Amino acid sequence: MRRWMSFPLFWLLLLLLLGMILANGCGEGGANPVRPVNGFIEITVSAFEFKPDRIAMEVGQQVILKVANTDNARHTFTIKDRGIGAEIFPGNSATIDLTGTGEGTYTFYCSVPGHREKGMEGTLFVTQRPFIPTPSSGGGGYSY
Ligand SMILES: [Cu+2]
Repeated sequence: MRRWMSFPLFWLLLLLLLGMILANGCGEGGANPVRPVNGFIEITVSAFEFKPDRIAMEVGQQVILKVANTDNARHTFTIKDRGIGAEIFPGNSATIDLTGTGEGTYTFYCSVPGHREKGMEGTLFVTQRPFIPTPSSGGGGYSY
């Protein structure tokens, strides 16, 4: 056996890599967050779901978020930490400027009673550049 193969770190990295591939292959659940395309991120709101529910941007990046409510009920897009609370009626959409959002991980959700509990929750990741490029796999918004 070659010496480098017996090095534990090698196997650890291999496992990590495998894990990432598996997570990517399993659809929406562990998917990479969607990043802006031409400065825009679009989220669709349906019954108790934000799609995508993981989005990401860089500090200092100009990002406009468009949240479209395709459901027949009222929902909101709320990020409490940022003072964002957009009420979105059926068939309407909200445009939210995320430019200037500081580094951090933010939870967004629907503030209509009971909706968050039913799964209307997601995460916004704001990272310093350069972020680590991740391969786009199905439905990703990563296009550089
Ligand atoms: Cu809702």
